[in-house]
Amino acid sequence: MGRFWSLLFLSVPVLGTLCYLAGMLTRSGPLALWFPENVNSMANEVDQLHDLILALIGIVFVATGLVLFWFTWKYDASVNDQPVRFVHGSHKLEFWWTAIPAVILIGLAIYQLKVWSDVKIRRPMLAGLDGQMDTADDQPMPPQFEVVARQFEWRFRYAGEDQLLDTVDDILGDVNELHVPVGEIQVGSLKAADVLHSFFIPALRLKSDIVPGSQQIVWFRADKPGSYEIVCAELCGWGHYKMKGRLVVETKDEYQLYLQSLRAKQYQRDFSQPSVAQVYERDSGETGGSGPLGTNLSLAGGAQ
Ligand SMILES: [Cu+2]
Repeated sequence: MGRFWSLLFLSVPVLGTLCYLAGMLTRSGPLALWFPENVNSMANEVDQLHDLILALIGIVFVATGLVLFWFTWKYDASVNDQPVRFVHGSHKLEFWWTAIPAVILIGLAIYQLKVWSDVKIRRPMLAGLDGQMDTADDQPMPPQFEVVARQFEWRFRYAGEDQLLDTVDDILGDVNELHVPVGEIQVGSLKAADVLHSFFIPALRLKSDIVPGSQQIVWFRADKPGSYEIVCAELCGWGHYKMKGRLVVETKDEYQLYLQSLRAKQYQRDFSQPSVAQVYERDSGETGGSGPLGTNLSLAGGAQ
């Protein structure tokens, strides 16, 4: 039976390595198990950091799995008739297995500082009044779109012609569908209407928690036209699984056409067609004051 356990322990690093290989061999295509291709040129370092950390974890994972297997195999009670000999630890060993991980972790903490600041802190800037970049009056780039997460959907709003949000020419977007122009830096403002959500676009390596009552700013530059998945990465309620959206990366012309179509939907109505209220009045033969609610009330009254 002892051999069974040692082989079971051996299966952990073996299966782990096989999963890794399966992921690497299917990097693209319908069976892709790995990350989708990164289309955000402002987040290339995220993948490098991920690969480095994965390599470190992988080495430790496989090594400890093999050591565990070897000890359970070699010192299995069924093949050892020597009595058990207890030892009271080894200071030398303990020192090294504390010092080496500490050095690795501190090294990682320092190494990732630049990636973190590029992705989360150093917001893209615009030239200020002097028209020159990298001067004292540079302004942070204002958001071109706003995301409002709510149970259980994504709502989008675009800055209108004045390029500013929260002004009268804002354009209301489609639910669960965000459009951006290809190859341009985009800044987004994230808000939550109810609970914690997390805005995650795997193909952009972009992920940000959204905390109700506060605003998060994200930025990216999508360099490949296409349609990419938007998901919520924070369990936000029973319908969390439904919080799926699409990011459509398209040419600047297509993007402008899309905004125009949204604007048309928002401001124009075909007045040759009757409104919902007019249809109701026509079909029910009633006018003003007695909507569906009034009908229900009279029915309820009649039942008494
Ligand atoms: Cu959510």
